[in-house]
Amino acid sequence: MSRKPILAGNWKMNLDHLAGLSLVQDLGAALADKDHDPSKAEAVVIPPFTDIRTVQVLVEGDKLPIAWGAQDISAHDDGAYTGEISGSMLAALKCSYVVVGHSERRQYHAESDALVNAKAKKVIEYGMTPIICCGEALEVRKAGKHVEHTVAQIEGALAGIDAADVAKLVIAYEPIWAIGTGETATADDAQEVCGAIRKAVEKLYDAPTAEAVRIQYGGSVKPGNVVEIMSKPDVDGALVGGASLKAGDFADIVTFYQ
Ligand code: G2H
Repeated sequence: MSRKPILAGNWKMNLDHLAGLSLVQDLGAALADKDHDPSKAEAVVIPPFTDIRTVQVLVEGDKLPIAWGAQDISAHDDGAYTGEISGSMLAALKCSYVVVGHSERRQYHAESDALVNAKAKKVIEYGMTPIICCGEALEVRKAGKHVEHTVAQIEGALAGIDAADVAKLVIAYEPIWAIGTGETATADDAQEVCGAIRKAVEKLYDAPTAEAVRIQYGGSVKPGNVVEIMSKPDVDGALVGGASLKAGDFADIVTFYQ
């Protein structure tokens, strides 16, 4: 398998630009201490919009082995959309990745699969890589419908995106009941759904596309559980919330391969 693991820290609505600066400085030092080899795993930080420029300047200036991205994007290009941030603005800040469809956006901002699809297309249009989130609520899992629910979200999110772009993007499976709760899905739970997502991509496109797409697990990932989660064949990385706010913990997660 040639997929490079991607460990992305989603800071959510935490840390102003000064706190973000310290965290990235500390993360750079922690990765250096641990002799992180960027050819073995990709480290990404996903700060609030207001920290992105700070992160960019620091990472570029110090040549840190860290990519950066954004937590959301507007589905519009520009104009009278107060409070929105466009793809061209994020591309100008050299964001590599943009998260779309995080369950917190779906839940608190009523984002539909159609909007997630429109946003994913915008990310691609502006030359960045979407991290498309999906995952089920507890009731759906209890009803045994977690695979079909998650696969349907992905089918909706990928509508009209061609195979060459799908092969390059990232999907993050995040069961909602495991987000920020301390509850982690077992590595087998993660594999079950990540494997089903890959099969769905194969059915929608073809085997090479399914083999190329990277699928992360997210939900209370920490240094203590990342190795087991990453041991599963269809799990290619992690989208990390709480544990990405501590430089040492996130450096341990990024260097899970050691
Ligand atoms: C899931 C995850 C990061 P946490 O939302 O996207 O957060 O690791 O805090 O569960």
